[in-house]
Amino acid sequence: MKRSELDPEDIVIKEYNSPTGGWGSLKSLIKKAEENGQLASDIWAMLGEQNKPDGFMCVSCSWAKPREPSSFEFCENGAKATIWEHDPKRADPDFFARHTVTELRDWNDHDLEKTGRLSAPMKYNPDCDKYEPIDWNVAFREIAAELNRLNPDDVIFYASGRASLEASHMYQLFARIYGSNNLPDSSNMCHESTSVGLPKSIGSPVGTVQLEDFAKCDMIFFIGHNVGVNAPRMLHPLQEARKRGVPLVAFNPLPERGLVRFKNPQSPTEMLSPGPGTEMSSDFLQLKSGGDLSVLTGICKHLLVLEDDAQKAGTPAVLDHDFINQHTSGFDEFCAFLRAANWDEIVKRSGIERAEIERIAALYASKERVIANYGMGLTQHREGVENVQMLCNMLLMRGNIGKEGAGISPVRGHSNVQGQRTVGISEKPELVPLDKLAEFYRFEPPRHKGKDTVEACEGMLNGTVKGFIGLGGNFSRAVPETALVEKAWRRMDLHVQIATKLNRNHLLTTRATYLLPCLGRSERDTQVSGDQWVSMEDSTANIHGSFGSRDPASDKLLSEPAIVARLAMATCNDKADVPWQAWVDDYAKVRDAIERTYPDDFKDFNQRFTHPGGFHRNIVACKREWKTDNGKANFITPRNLDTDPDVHANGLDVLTLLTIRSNDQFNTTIYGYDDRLRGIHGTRMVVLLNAQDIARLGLEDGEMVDLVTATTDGIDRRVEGLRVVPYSIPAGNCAGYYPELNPLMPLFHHSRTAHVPAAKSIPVRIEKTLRPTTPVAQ
Ligand SMILES: Nc1nc2c(c(=O)[nH]1)N[C@H]1C(S)=C(S)[C@@H](COP(=O)(O)OP(=O)(O)OC[C@H]3O[C@@H](n4cnc5c(=O)[nH]c(N)nc54)[C@H](O)[C@@H]3O)O[C@H]1N2
Ligand SMILES: Nc1nc2c(c(=O)[nH]1)N[C@H]1C(S)=C(S)[C@@H](COP(=O)(O)OP(=O)(O)OC[C@H]3O[C@@H](n4cnc5c(=O)[nH]c(N)nc54)[C@H](O)[C@@H]3O)O[C@H]1N2
Ligand SMILES: [Mo]
Repeated sequence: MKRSELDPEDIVIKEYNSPTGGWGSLKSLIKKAEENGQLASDIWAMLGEQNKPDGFMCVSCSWAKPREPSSFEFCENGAKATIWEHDPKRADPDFFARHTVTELRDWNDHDLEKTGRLSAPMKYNPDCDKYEPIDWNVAFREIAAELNRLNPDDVIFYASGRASLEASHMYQLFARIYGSNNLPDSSNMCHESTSVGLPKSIGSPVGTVQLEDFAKCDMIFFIGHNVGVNAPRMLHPLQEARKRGVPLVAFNPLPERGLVRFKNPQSPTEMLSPGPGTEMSSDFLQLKSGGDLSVLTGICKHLLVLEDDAQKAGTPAVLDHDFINQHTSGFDEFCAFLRAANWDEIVKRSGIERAEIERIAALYASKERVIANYGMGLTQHREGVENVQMLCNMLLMRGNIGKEGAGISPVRGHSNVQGQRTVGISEKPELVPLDKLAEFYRFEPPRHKGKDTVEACEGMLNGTVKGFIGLGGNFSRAVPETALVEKAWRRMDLHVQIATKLNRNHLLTTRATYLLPCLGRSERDTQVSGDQWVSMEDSTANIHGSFGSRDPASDKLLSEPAIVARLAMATCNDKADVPWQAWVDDYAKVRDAIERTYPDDFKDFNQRFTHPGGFHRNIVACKREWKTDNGKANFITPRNLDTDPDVHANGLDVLTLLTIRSNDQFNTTIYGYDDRLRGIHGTRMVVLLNAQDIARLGLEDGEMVDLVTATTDGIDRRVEGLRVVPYSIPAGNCAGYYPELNPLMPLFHHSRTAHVPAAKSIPVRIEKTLRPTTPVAQ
């Protein structure tokens, strides 16, 4: 089998004008299940268990699960993720016997995962260039021997945010007993700007909004998040708010469908009525990528003007003076910054007219309970942390943090990415209760800072990183600098992946390479004490139980906690006093250990986690207690309005590329080639461009071009064979799909303080494709 080639006849690009949700999503779902050879009746039975108090938590996004779920509490994309996990096909030892790894490296992301579930532990044999089956015990023994030959500081323990709280807590403990704080997480490419920004602003690394707040708010900001695709169940509370007449102000360079119109597929009356669905945004600011800091500054600046006017007129104040005086610090400096900010610059950087920004400021000033949601459009910039802090500043000016119906709401990515950080997966030792771990388990944890994702890549490139263990994910495909990272990877000594499905990262073999297949979350996990529950934390800091009941994909699979425990026992059982086997026998004991380590957040963990709606962690910022250095909420003044210094330094023909997700993918998992909501069918190799730029650059609709990164460091970063698609996007910006465009992201192009790769602002040039290209299904 060769890398699949797409039939150019199948490529259809046409505008999509229907709402998100609606019949389109159900049709697409059923088609996916049938393509997979799955029985519709079985699929519906399985989906009926999704996000239910006694069922399993969705493996797709991290949006909150309601206390009273509807009979089908899932969305199109959550259902796709479940169906994908339940693939009837197997990437089994027979499959690996038929294909060399070199051959598989030529396959694309979609075709690799489509081979089905990994069903047996495998080890790479360089003599025949194939993965071959290996006994679990032998695999653990060999990996342990390799680890014990390496220096712990040279090994990376990556986690992609899906594994449960139980597996994650065990994983970080294993890494630390072995001697490493190198615990990067997918969060390092995602909401780390939040985790670094919010603690300084409000003393909490996570948001303050809960599901109930949506029913009480009177205004919503929605910034840089494609809700209809990436957290579709969130459309339900948003729609309810819109139906109450609550204004929703969206900032986005693209007119994403979920921000325009929505029909709830779970409401028969809405589905049967011919109408266009709910208008989701009352106000849509189609700003330039990176323009958020400017628009937010403009809004805050105008609030000061409205405050001055109110004082002169003797009308009620616009700023919440009591809150600012009692609870905050840094306001005077921030005011000085706002007063000095220049409107011409604000308008130029954002592409939004001053009158429009002032109108939104006046609207905001008229509302009492305001929620601000945001996603990758805010965090994946060089100044992603400053973006997050500026949004906080805006909320603090009117006391919109720590009151009902208001607050800051980062919409996280993976279903347990927030929870992994909560239970100790962090490269930053100061965020982990190391003294307790030392006392409970009698070992001396490493105290120096570990490597985050960017630093792990740097270590691979400079040859200091020698081993990599992945608890899920597709690291090499998700990070920047694809070409160099892939090349450097092969020089390492050890590569271990704990995974459900085959991906490109698994094909980067090292001196010793192992694939360890694990149970998926919807599968029954039977241990000595019986069938096990696991748990996870959603975006609103609620902890939920999850119980898988489907038959495992193979009887050779082990659970993630079992794999981690057996790796730990084989590698460093003598270095600490951890009851690994007892934990695997009964996960309730791991939950007791988590509660003991984090008593404030996990009080009565085992008693409460299966309650409908879960239980809320103790986030004291919700009660206006600020765990900051000065005990106050802080206004943090940005240095200037420039969110991406790398972009502006590069001259006229440089466009800012934003890399985005389609409606048919979960991160690097590509379900198919139809981005229905953007009207792009049959290909992912596109570059969305403004019509003015197409004309200015002498291009044509449908022409094939290359994108080249506009840097001066001498590295040729290029992606060939992209189809020009005219699209509604600000002039000077262009967009295309992640992960295909990751080879364009320089490793140095990341947030200064959080190290999140700046995936929404990559400086690129367009070059005409010289040789004819067959469109490949990359
Ligand atoms: N179905 C599905 N669900 C998912 C995922 C998936 O791949 N598929 N991924 C999961 C993960 S890990 C994550 S992190 C989340 C990601 O969910 P999102 O946060 O929605 O991330 P993106 O899809 O990258 O889209 C970001 C949005 O920001 C906009 N944007 C780009 N640049 C800017 C800017 O400068 N300013 C503003 N205001 N907007 C901008 C883009 O147009 C896009 O609409 O979703 C999670 N859920
Ligand atoms: N250019 C660009 N790059 C980006 C982004 C972007 O917007 N633009 N977004 C970034 C973001 S927000 C994120 S979160 C990262 C995502 O980076 P990762 O989290 O590393 O990548 P995923 O694609 O989510 O990982 C998919 C793989 O996880 C494995 N898997 C699936 N389910 C399970 C499970 O239950 N257990 C185990 N052990 N393995 C499982 C499967 O083998 C599958 O192939 O990418 C980042 N990279
Ligand atoms: Mo993410």
